[in-house]
Formats: sequence, C-alpha cells, structure tokens
Amino acid sequence: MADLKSKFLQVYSVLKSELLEDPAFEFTNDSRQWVERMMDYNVPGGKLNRGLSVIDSYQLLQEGRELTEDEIFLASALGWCIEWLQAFFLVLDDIMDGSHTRRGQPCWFRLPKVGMIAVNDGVVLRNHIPRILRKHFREKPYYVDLLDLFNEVEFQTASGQMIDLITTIEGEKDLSKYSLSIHRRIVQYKTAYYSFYLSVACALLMSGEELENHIDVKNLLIEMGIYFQVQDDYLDCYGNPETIGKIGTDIEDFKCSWLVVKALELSNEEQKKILYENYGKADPANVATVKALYKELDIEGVFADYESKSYEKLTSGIEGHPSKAVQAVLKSFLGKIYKRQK
Ligand code: GPP
Ligand code: MG
Ligand code: MG
Ligand code: MG
Repeated sequence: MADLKSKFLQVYSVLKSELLEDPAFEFTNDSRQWVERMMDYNVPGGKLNRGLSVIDSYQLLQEGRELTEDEIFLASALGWCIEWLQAFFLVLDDIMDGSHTRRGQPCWFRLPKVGMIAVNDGVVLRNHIPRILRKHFREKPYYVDLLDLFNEVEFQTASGQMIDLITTIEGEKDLSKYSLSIHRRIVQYKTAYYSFYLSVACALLMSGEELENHIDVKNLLIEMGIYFQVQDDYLDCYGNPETIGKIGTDIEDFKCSWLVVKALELSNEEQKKILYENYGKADPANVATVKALYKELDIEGVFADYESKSYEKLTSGIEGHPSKAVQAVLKSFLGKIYKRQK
C-alpha cells in the first residue's frame, strides 16, 4: 500500500508538469509559478482516499490479476482527476462557508496575496480535469463516458451545494424547515456522488463496464456517501481541529447539519426555543449554548448509535450483492471510513 501511495504521488508530479506545459496556453514564468503553487497548496494535501480508491477498486475488479504499469498510471490519473475536482470544490466551498482552515493550513482564499483570485483558481483547477482526460484517455473507447461522468457528477455536486446554501439565506433562517429528508437530499447531492460513486464508476469504465449495468452498486455507494457526510457533520462539532485539519463553522453558518436535525427531533418546546434563538449566529456565546444543548440531548450518543446501525445496514446491503469482487470493493470503502476521526 505504501508503495501504491508513493506511485500515486509520482503520478501527481507527472500530471502537474504536463499541465504547466499545456500548449493551449502561453505560460510566463509568473503565471506558471502561480499555478504550480496553487496546485501544490490545494490538490495533494488531503487523505487522498477518493483518488487511491480508483486504483484500489480497479485492482479488486480484476480479481487478483496483477496490474501493468500502464494500468496503474491510468487508474492513478483518474484518481487525481477526482482529487482535482475535490480541490476545486473545497477552494470554493471554503469561501462560501467562510471557513478559516483546511488540511491544517489557512484556506487558500485566506492568504493575503490570494483573496478572491481563489475563485478563478477554482475555475482553473476544474479546467485541469478535461485537460488531463484529453491527454491520457482521448483514444480510449470509454473517453466520452468518462467526460460525461465527470460532467454529471459535477452538476449533481453543484446542485447539492446550492440547496446546502439556499437553506441558510439571511432573513429566511427558519429551523422549522430542517428535517432528515432535507438533510438527506443535500448530502446525497453535495457529497455522495463525487466522494463515493465517482471513484468506482471510473474503475468500472476502465474495466470496460457499462455504468447503467451497475445501478445497485451506485445505490450502495450513495448510502455510504450519506453516512460519510453525517460523519463530516459530526466532526464539524466534535472532531479535533488538529486531526481533521479544519475548524467547524456549521452552527455559525446555520447549516442543515445532521446534528441540528437530530437535536430538533429530540427537543421539547423549551429546548427548541433555545435552538431557534442561538443557532446560526457568529457569536461564540450562542455557539456555546447550542453545543451545551447538544450535550443535554446526548447528540454524541445518538450519533454513536446511528454509526453502528449504519455500519450493520451497509454491511448487509453489501453482502447481498451477487459479485464477490464488487463486495470487496464496497467493503474496502466502508472499512476506510467506519469510525473515522478525520
Ligand atoms: C462538503 O460540504 C461539500 C462540498 C465540499 C461540495 C462543494 C461543492 C461545490 C460546488 C463548491 P462541507 O461544507 O460540509 O465540507 P467541509 O466540512 O469540508 O467544509
Ligand atoms: Mg465547508
Ligand atoms: Mg459547505
Ligand atoms: Mg462539513
């Protein structure tokens, strides 16, 4: 695995060099340096789970056959396309959420020299993806399907992000509209498609499969993605910022987080009033009041229960799948995220 990760990181250097020599643009030294620094700051510094999962899944789908160097390179390049997509989303998400840190460093837009140039940097990162795909996959029979897949998943994510944002519009803040079904819709679109389905879909296309024949796999991955974002909501409040590399902002931002949905479900009228008066305010005193109410309602315990039930449900769903290779892919995903601390 360590070997695979170091190979994966080598592919980053190759792709980066190619992008910095893209003949479609006449780079000056300044512009080349900007893009290089921007990529290094935003693309490779995460857990790389999404990217590594493409190689992992592709390997499992080959049922033990050893991969050629060329296959490892291509699966890695697709993995990096997902990491690039993630970098694009995060650069913009941090602006929209008013976040401060990401992956243990200031958010890119917080750097004094960067500011709102980060918006365009996000657009540049997004445009790197079709450049990589064109260079390495143009001759493949599944090239059009790959482009189509990335476009569709990006559309779904942006739509999820939109509903995440419009529920928090200033002047229309109304906790009574928050429910588990709205939460589910938001996280399914903003997180599950690009974080879970996309890696496996890339591996399936590389294996010569048609995606429409794998709707059952897709559905299982979407369920896993929803569970993953519930964990993200939990860690926003209870994670150690040193470990997760970011400081939570969901309470301040009036987000439709799983935690507030559960708190609303469990609150009596008096507790609801406290939530209504304190949720979605930047003042640390209001945030502390919300957190104290979560404690009173034992939201941590409710989450622990949700976590173990989800694990059981996902496991039995996976075991119901007819293909052992697909089961292995899905179990490997679940194993990576169950009880994650970051
Ligand atoms: C995660 O939400 C969702 C995204 C990063 C998708 C963003 C999509 C765009 C089109 C920009 P989050 O805000 O809970 O993530 P985090 O906790 O990492 O900030
Ligand atoms: Mg965010
Ligand atoms: Mg967000
Ligand atoms: Mg979050």
